[in-house]
Amino acid sequence: YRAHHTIPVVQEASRLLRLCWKLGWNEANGGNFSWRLPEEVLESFPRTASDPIALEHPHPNLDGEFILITASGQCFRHARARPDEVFGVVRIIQGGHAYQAVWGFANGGKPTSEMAMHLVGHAIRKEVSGGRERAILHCHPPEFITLSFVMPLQSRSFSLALWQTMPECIVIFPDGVRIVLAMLPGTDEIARASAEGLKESRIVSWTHHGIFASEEDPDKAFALVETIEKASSIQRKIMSVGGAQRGIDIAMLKELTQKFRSIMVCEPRLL
Ligand code: 2HA
Ligand code: ZN
Repeated sequence: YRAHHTIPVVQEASRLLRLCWKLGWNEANGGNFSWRLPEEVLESFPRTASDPIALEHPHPNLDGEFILITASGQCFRHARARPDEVFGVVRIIQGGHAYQAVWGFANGGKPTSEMAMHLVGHAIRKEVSGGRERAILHCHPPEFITLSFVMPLQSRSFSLALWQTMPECIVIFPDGVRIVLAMLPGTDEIARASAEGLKESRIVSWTHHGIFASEEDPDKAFALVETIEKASSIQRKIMSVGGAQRGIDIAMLKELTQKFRSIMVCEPRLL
C-alpha cells in the first residue's frame, strides 16, 4: 500500500495515461502529459521541496503554479502501477525563473524532456483561455500522424478536411489544427513554431510526430484528441478508397457553427 495511489488527481491522470496507451497513442516512453493543478487539490499532496532548478526560459504568468507532469523516460503504460515514478509535481518559483520538484519523480526521476514545451503551452493557453485550460497531452495517435505524410501541410486545408468528416468536428474543435512543420523534438525552434500555433488554437500537429493539445482537464483533453483521431481515421479511409465523391460542404459547416455556437470554445477560425 502506498499513499500516493489514493491522491485523486494522480488517479485521474493515471487513468488517462493508461487509456492513451491502450488506444495505441503512447507506445513505450512516447508522449507526455502535464496538468496545472487547481488550487483546491494541493492539500491532498504530501509535499517536499527540492533545491531550485533554473528554467532556461522564464514564465512569469506561471509563478506559484503547481504542475503535475510525466517524468522523463517513463511509460504511460506504467502510470497506474507506479504513479510516483511516472509523474511528479513541480512548483514554479522565483517569478517564473525556476522550479522545485515537490512530489513524485521517485527513484531519481526528473521531468520530461518536453517540460519546456509544456510550460510554453501552459503560459500561452492560460492567458488565451482566461485560466480555463490546465491539461496538456502530447501523444502519437496513428491516424493523425498518417495524415501528415499524405495531406498538404497547411493549417486551413488540414482543418477543413477534418471538419468535413463528421458534423460534430467543427463544433468540438472550431479553433482548428495548427501545423508545425517537421522539426527536431525538444528544440527551441519547434517550441517557437508551436507557440505561434497555440496562440490561435488548442491543437498543434507536430508533422510526422504527433499531437500537442490543451484542455481544461484530463477528460476533456482526451475527448478532444479522441475526436481528432476519429476524424483523421475517416479522412485516411476516404483517401485510401480513392478520395471523396461528396462531402459536408462549407455552407453546412457554417450552419453547424451557428446552431451550436453556445457550446463552442470560440468562433470558427480558418473557415
Ligand atoms: O518520447 O514523445 O516528443 C517522448 C516524446 C517526445
Ligand atoms: Zn512525441
